[in-house]
Amino acid sequence: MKYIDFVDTNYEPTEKDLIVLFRIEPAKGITFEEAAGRVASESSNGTWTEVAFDTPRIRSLAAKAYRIQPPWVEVAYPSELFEKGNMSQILSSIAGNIFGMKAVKKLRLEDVYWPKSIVESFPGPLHGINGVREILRVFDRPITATVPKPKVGLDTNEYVEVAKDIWSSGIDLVKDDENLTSQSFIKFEERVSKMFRMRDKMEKETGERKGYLINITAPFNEMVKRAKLVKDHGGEFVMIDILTVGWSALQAFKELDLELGLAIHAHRAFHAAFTRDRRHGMSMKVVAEVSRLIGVDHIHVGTVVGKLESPLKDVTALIKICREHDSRRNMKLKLLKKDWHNIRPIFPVSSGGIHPGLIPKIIEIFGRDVIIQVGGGVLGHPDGPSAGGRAVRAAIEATINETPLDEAAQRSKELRKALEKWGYQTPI
Ligand code: CAP
Ligand code: MG
Repeated sequence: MKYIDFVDTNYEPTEKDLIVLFRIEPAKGITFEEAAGRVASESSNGTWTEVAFDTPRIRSLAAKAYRIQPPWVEVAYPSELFEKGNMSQILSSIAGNIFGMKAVKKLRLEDVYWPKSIVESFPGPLHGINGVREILRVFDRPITATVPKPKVGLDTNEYVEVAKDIWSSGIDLVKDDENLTSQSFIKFEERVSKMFRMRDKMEKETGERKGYLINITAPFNEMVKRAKLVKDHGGEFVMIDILTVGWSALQAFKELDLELGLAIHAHRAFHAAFTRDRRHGMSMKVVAEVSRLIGVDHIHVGTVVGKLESPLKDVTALIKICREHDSRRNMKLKLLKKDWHNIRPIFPVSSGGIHPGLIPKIIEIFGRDVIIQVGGGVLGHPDGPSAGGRAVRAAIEATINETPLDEAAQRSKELRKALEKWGYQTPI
């Protein structure tokens, strides 16, 4: 088959096809249609030259570039091309060799429509938004989380003391940082037992449920050992850096988690290596969709107003992917149709440079079904972490009651001092 055999603008995709929206910048001397054909070919079952085998079944598995509106092209893939339930294979197909083809100067995988046969081959989250709210017994406001800072350096006892201050201040979840695992001064085995002992103590003292998003990122067999330790100590959550552990490890962990029942907090460290350039790589939309299919319960999606780049359009699309059961095609957001069938909605996590002064903006963008992570914005409070946590809760309460923060600050010293220090600034 020739490249041009993978272009068919008369083709009408069926509900059963997997569809990919690509953005293509052809290389010099290559027409857009040729580039589209090469992308469809190389990501399905073609190659650079015709080969002997050319049977009806081989032709039936060929992808078709059917909607060509430069720089955008939509490619339909017969679902038989993919091994159901095998995300690594699916991404090796639609997000594999094509990024390195000489025929394209730039190539971005923008979004995917996942057909029912593929959606139903993945487990989705064990808990999802409603399940996590049941664990924490928090139903009417955003969930709060804080990462003890500095992100790495506290020893176990210091870490437990900071966690005590954070939990005592009304923050629901303490979260390990993405690069905190089991360093020599804070070994996992010691941290897991001391942290859950403190967590249980703080639940009794505050009368509130408290969670700990402990980072089990490690070689897979070590992840399994650590997850079982979390379960043994009464933990309900684990945190996994899903991109540095890889899709296969995440899928394998999900199988193990069927018996452990732990909710998974997905940190996306490494994503900006390939999601940030809007002309090349793979969008965070696809990372979020893959994560929801495989079955994380929370995933970081950005803040719009925080320290890391996250434009409003991207965050809006990611919120839809996490929470909406059936978001229709939306070309303003470059979002193809989604039909999640039985895959539960998951919590978007807003994190990165957030402080109390930004809470109203975050809730305006996300609504209440969001986990708001405030690290430096709590630990950097002039009166310490406890005051920082209380300032965050005061800002959330004021926002939900539609009270301006300046007015609420008259009744909350902690909020007032947070506003004096950071105001409403967007950190760079
Ligand atoms: C935030 C954070 C998170 C980022 C990740 C950090 O801390 O712990 O890892 O939010 O980015 O290490 O920067 P602060 P994203 O609250 O102190 O900023 O959420 O965009 O994936
Ligand atoms: Mg972090």
